[in-house]
Amino acid sequence: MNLEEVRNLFCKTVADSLCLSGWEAHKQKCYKFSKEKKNWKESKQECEFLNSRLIIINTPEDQKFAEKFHKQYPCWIGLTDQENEGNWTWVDGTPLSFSQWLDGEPNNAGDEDCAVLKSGRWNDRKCNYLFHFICQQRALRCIKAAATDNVCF
Ligand code: 2F8
Ligand code: CA
Repeated sequence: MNLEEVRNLFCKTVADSLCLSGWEAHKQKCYKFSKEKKNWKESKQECEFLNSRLIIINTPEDQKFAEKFHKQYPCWIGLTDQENEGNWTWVDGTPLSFSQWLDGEPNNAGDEDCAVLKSGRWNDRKCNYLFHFICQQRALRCIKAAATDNVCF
């Protein structure tokens, strides 16, 4: 194996799953389940303070991981319709393509504009309620720094 191949292998197998202490790696991303409970806005801010964002769930695979990760606690995810009632969007601005609402949800009961992961599926809740939350950030990645050099940052 030449140096380039060793570097490529390192980047693929190690760097993609490197996370900060206290974060769990999964498919090139790192996840942290909050110790404390906060309202949706403060949860979002706390994730941003940690250079991350509230979890975004776009695939059945993401959902499977989130289900396992949230344990028995309901927790905020990065999904809201606060801007425009009924128009659910993720915190990165993308619209909903995949969804896992519980039967009968979202029902906007008493004005519920933020989504929570509950028993492995989603419910809309009032955004000022206090829940745990899951932050997500990308795992360490290798970049091509020069024609012949891969480095990690
Ligand atoms: O507390 C709000 C929550 O209350 C119920 O769930 C326990 C509602 N579910 C049904 O009406 C089926 C939720 O929609 C609501 O968010
Ligand atoms: Ca609801």
